Amino acid sequence: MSEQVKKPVGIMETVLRDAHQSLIATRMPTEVMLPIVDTMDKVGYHAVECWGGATFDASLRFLKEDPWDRLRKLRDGFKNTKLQMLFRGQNILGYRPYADDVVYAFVERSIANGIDIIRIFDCLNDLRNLQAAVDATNKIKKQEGRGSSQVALSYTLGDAYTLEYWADTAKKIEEMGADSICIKDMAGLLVPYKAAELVKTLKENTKLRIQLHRHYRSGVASMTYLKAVEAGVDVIDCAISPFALGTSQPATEVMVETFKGTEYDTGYDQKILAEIADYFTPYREECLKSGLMSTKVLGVNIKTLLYQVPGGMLSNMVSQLKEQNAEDKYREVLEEIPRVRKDCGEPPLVTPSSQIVGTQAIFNVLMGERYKMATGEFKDLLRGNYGQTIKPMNQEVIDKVIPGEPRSTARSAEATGRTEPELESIEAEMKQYKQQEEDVLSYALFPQVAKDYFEYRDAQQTGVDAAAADKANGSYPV
Ligand SMILES: [Mn+2]
Repeated sequence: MSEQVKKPVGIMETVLRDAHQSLIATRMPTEVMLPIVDTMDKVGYHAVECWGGATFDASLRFLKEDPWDRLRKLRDGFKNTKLQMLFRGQNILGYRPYADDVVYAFVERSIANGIDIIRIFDCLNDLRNLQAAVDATNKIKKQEGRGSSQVALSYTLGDAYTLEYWADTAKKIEEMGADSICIKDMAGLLVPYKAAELVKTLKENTKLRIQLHRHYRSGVASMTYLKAVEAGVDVIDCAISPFALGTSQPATEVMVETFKGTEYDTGYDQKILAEIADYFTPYREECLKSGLMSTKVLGVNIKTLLYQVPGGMLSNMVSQLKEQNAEDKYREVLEEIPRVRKDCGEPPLVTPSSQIVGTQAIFNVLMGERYKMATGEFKDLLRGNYGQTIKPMNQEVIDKVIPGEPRSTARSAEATGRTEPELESIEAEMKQYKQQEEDVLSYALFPQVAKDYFEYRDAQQTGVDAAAADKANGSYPV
C-alpha cells in the first residue's frame, strides 16, 4: 500500500473580522466574541483573523469599545491559535499615508498586544508602500521572536495583469523580506481554472507560503478554493457557516468536509466546528431580525463578475446615485468605471482606489462631460500621491485635470511630504486623553472618532458626561 503524501490545507477563520465586516457592517461587539473563543481555540485553525481598519474604526465609532482592549482579550483567550490582522500599507488602518515612525510604532504595538500575522496590502500594488510595514514586522520578529508579515496582492483583471506580472510581483515580495503571500481577491473575480493557473505560476516562482482570500458573492468561490488547493495553495480564508457565503467567505465546514480523507485533509473536527456554528446561529438570527444583516448581502449576485467591480463599490455607487436622483444613470456609470480605471493607470479596485474611481465615474456621467470636474482624491491619484500605477496614466486626462502641476514618482509617504517623524506632534495634540501608548495610535488614525471615544471613556470613568456638562455654570450631570 502506498503511503499518501499529506499536504493538509490550512484555514484562516474570518468570523471575527471580514465575515462580520462583509455581512453586518463590522458591528460584532467583543462580548459576542469572547464566549466562543475557547472552543475556537481547539479547532487548530491556521489563524483567526480578528483585526483590521474597519473593525478598529467601528469599535471606536459605533461600539464605543477600545479596539486594543478587544485585541488583548482575544489574545488572552486564544492560547494556541495565531491571530491575524489586515493592514493598509503606509496608510496603516487609516486613509492617508503616515510617516514611517507611525508605521513602526503601530506594528510594534499590534504585535505586543497579540497579533501574530500582519497582512499588508496597497491599493495600487505599489510594493514600496508596503516596505516599511514589512521591515517593522521583521524588526520585531528579530527582537521578540513573534510576528510575521504577509504581503497581499490586490487581485484584479486587465491587460497589464498577466501571469508574468503576478510571478514577477511574487518574486519581488520574497525579495522584500515578507514571510508569505496572499492573493487578495476582494472583488471575487478569480474563477476556478484561472485560480489553478495563478497558484501554479506563483508556486513555481516563490518559496513563500501562499494564502487565498476570496469573497463568495459571485457564487464560484468554493470551487475556486478547490482548484487552488489542488494547485498547491497553502491556506484558504473561510467563515463559519452562519457568517459565510453572500458577500462573506466560503463556509469553513464545507471546505473541511470537501478535503476530508484526501491528501489535503485539514484534520479539523466537525463536532467542534458545529459547536461554533451553533453558537453564532442565534446571533445571526438576531442580526437578521434587527435588520443589521440584510438579505441583500446574502445569496449570489453575478454582477461582480460581469462588471468586475467589488460588491461594496456597487452598493456605494447605487446610494450615491440615489442621493442625486440619478438612479437611471446606473448602467452608464458602470460602463464609465473601466474607462476611468484605464485613464488612471488601471489600478486594482480596493479601498481607497475603488471609491476614487467610482466617484469620478459618477462625476463624469452626471456632468455630461468627462473630467469637467474632478474630486480631490482623483487629482491626488493623478499627481502620484498614492504611489505608482502599473500602467501609465492618460496624458490628456492629466492635462485637463491637473494642468501644469508637478507629479511625483515617489512612494506615497514621500509624495505627500511625510518624510519626517510625526508621532511626537500627534501625541502633543492628544496628550490630555492619553491613558496608554496605544491611544496615541488610535488618535493618529482616526483623530475625530478617537477623540469622541476618549471623551466617552472619560465620562464613563468619572461618571461625568463631557458633552452634556454645563461648563459655564460648573454643574455636571452625574
Ligand atoms: Mn476581504
